[in-house]
Amino acid sequence: MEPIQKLCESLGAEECAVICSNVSRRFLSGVPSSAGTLLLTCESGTLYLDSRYYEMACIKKERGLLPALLAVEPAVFSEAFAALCQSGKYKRAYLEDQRMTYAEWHAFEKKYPTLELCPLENRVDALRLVKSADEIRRIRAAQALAEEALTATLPKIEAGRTELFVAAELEHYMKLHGAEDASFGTICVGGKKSSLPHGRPEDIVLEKNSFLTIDFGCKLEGYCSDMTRTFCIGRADEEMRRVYDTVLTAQRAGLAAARAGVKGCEVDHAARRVIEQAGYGEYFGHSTGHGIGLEVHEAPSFSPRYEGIIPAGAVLSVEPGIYLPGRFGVRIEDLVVITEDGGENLNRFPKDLMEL
Ligand SMILES: [Mn+2]
Repeated sequence: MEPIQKLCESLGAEECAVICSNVSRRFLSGVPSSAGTLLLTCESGTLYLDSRYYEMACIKKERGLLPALLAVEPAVFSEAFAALCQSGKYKRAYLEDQRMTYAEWHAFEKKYPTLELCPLENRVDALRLVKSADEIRRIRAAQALAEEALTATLPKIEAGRTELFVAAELEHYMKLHGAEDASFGTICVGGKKSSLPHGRPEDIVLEKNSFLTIDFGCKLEGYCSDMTRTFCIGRADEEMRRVYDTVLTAQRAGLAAARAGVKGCEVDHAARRVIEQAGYGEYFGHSTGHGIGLEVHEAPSFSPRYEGIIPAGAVLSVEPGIYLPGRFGVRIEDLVVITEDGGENLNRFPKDLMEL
């Protein structure tokens, strides 16, 4: 059953849900837009769009690409909804409390005083947890394209190039080959800067015998990829190797622990234990992984605090790292599709230390 149908069927006869966030609206309707409102009732869905998106949505509808129960309207939502409310059709409206501001909630309350407003909580996000075969296909394709970009860029990475050059090459390749965009601002940090887990690429020249960490991804058909590799430009010394091998062992331990039915924190512990035992525990400050899909970070999570059960069909990253301030850092990240007996790694790109 389509997610939109599940949500509609969970509503009572006098209830509606008003979906205003771009990401929820896109997930439920299949129409990407930066504005619009999706109104759901127990039996139907109506997507209100302005002229910037209306024709595109109609074309998708004609091609059978939208959910069967979804109607597309060129009307202004607030006017149409005010009329529906006056007719007494709805007593209760669910709003996306987790994806709107306090001011927006109160403006809605003021505009439609006859309605009882209720928080939708995470009911849309919960439907996004387990990916459909088609969503997994898109993430897999996005990841494959990112890996292709990295393979094409690798020969151009050498001492004397800048962080910005490498980041731009990757993004250029991905866009030239069909990516809608990068999933997020490409992280490309060399030398001492590789200790900054989310450092930004700058006009800084890469130096010989130093690490370069690249964390990047692209969006294809709305879905994100995300991967990280740390390379050595020139030769790695003994400590650089020890840190690299520790992160790689931790990453493999995390991947091995990832399967349907485990708690998210158990996967984090599996990876973190390796880093702690090697004496680098205090230098691994973030979570082991995060869910990915329409958003680059979404539920569920391989965080030390995530007690939730990881279901089959979820897609998450496994990305432990060690960051020695002012010196260097290493992170290795793959994406994994959770299955009953383990996980399918979506990455093919090698992980053993590469000296470029
Ligand atoms: Mn990530």
